[in-house]
Amino acid sequence: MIVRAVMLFAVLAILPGLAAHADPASSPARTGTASASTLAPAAPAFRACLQSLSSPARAAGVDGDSFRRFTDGLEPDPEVLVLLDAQPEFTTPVWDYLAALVDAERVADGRAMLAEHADLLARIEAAHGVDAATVVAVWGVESDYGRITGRRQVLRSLATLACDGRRQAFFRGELFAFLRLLQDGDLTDPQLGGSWAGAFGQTQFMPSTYRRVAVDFDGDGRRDLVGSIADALASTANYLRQSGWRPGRSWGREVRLPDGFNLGQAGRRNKATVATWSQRGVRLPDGAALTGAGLDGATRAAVIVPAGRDGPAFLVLANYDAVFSYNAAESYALAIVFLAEQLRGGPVLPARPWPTDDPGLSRQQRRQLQHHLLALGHDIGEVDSLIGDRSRRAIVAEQQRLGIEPADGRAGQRILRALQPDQTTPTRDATVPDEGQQP
Ligand SMILES: [Ca+2]
Repeated sequence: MIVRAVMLFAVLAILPGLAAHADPASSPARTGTASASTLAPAAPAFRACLQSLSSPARAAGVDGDSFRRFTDGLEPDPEVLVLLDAQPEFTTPVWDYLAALVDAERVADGRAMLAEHADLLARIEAAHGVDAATVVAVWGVESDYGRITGRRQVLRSLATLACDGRRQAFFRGELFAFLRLLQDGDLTDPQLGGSWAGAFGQTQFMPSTYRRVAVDFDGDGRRDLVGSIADALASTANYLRQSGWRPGRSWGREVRLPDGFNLGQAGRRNKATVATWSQRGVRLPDGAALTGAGLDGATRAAVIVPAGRDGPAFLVLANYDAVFSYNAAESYALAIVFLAEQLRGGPVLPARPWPTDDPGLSRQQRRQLQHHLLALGHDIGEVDSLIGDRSRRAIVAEQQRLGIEPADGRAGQRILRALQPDQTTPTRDATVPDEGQQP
């Protein structure tokens, strides 16, 4: 989370989910690993760089003893430099991103978490004003409810990125923030794992965000977003509240745009009142007036069309912006609010299908696809629902064999159906994003 543009390409290039979820072994960026050694800071240069950081670290509140203790013997990790400069080979359509992040498994797991942590979540809502479903949805998307938090050593990644690459000033700040968390006892494990860019823990905060907004909610005196679910979830709520979350309000609604709607008026920053949007002909999907759905005419809102005129449209309010600030990507914010909607028993969104004849796959369907590819003799590694280079190459081979055009390696419903052993039984309606999601 709070990964900003530096990780945005990874968010969009790697599924499922965020960079922290992605095993670099399956990342498109992995193809650049062979050249990693040429990009690595030479060890003496790295050590000299670290030494030179000791003084600015002190200015940031990291004392000399702590700095030496935590950075002594640290080696650079050249792979993170490759990841920093990696360009996506695939742009992931919003419907693929959502199919994997808001799938039946994540909804079922989220409902279990809502039940298991009901008391805690009620106390968090009372303290920070953010509802349980939204907090749990962020948790589910960020780390699959704490299951996937990243395995790359954060300290090593941040030290490398602070000494080499194109965003050293930014990563120095994050390195110093991480050292402060260790020095102050919020964190206890210098070997802690996280994403390649330094986001870690249950909710994938970057260190500076952690220092700024983390709260100790279980009262043990430490802000522990790695080991304490209470601290992590309360900190997420605190972050959203500080980002403009309005208690008791909605994120927005799916809407229907009038014929000839001026798309120049769309976009998250183009705010107008709900009453103005009504005058412009924006309606609820069933044609009813916006103000009939509990929306106040004076509320400021924007209209977004993530897949253009032929796809679904949404009226989004301040709480959508708060979620967006967590990780500045439209597809990310939609994943959170759609998942939250289902967690509170609402409908599968969007009602209007995405404009594609080849919808995306849930994680379960990705695993099915990988099983089929393995059965066909393709060496794609483990079945893990992450579609990496080897899976894509195998899909291209199968697309060519089956005459599917374009043979682009896309992991969608079309190739999955084509590889189903029993072609006489349609697996499902292709326009429905995932099985089992109906409330
Ligand atoms: Ca605590």
